[in-house]
Amino acid sequence: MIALFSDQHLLHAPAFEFFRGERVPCFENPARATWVKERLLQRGHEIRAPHTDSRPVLVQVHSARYLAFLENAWRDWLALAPGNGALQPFPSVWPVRTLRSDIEPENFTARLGLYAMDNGSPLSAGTWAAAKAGADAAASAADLLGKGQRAVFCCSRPPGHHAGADFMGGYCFLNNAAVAAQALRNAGHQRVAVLDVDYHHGNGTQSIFYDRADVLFVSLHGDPRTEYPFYLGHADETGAGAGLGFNLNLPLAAGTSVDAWFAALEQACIRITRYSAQALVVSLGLDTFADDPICTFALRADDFQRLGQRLAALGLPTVFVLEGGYAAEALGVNAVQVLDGFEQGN
Ligand code: OKP
Ligand code: ZN
Repeated sequence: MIALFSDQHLLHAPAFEFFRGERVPCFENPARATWVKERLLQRGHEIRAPHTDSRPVLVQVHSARYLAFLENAWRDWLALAPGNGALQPFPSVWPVRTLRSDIEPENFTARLGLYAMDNGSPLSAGTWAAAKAGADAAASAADLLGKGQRAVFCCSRPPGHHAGADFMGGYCFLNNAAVAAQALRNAGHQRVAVLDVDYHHGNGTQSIFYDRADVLFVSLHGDPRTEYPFYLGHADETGAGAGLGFNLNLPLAAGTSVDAWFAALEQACIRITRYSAQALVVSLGLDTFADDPICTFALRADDFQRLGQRLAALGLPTVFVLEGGYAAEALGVNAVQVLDGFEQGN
């Protein structure tokens, strides 16, 4: 399978995040993509650089003011005070209920809070460059499907599925899966399905397509009653307006068994088939792995191969987009197991 990879991901390398009240090294780190790239090469997959500028698609799925903020955020942070280059900006105030989000403040931290759903998405000098390269990979993958590829894998980081139209969150800045889906729509696929198998609900992707029937969003994930992102991902979220009936959430209790996970996957696949999707985007999080340090599902390498086989049976042109997965060394093996399973299932 062609895998799209850019060294630009290395430029997003914040030093720490907050976890249980402490500063800890970032779970979402450059080593993740390095391990995946290494395993792709070992298994004979072809690595290519992204070749499509995603900007025309980015403005379709993100707001102009959010994109402008993100692109200039590090420059604005540096301009605030000498020495900021060695520090990480974090939001500390958010426009929750009753507060206004229509007026963009001038204060940097206030703008950061406006455009962030949590304090868990640290910025670094190259965050925009890395995220943009990931979005370019997503747009490039859609282009390659148009040129006849059955499937393409975007080996990119940071992930994207928590990023909404106008906010970052959960280590995510630009929504790569949404870019891929929108690019496939632009290329003429009438109905595109996004299947999100990351441990965490893809709140950003859901919200971007919530009122649309032309992109079906289906997700299996840890129940938001106990798992991040907490405030979205419940079973009663079925879409709105023209999109009513085109959103399917399959929340699973923390600690759910592998059998129950595959039963939910089957429901997801049945829905995608009934939709008569013409193309598929898979938000491929591997944090459902039994040894993931921040998640509670129990999948193992063989299960990831079985996932790939089941996805292949959908018979659709498919873009895989890397999302989470924090057992960095195993991430390469597990991600490539899905791709190899997919190719065997063809
Ligand atoms: C991203 B992806 C806050 C820690 C919360 C959020 C998890 C984000 C997962 N300091 N971490 O869906 O794998
Ligand atoms: Zn995740």
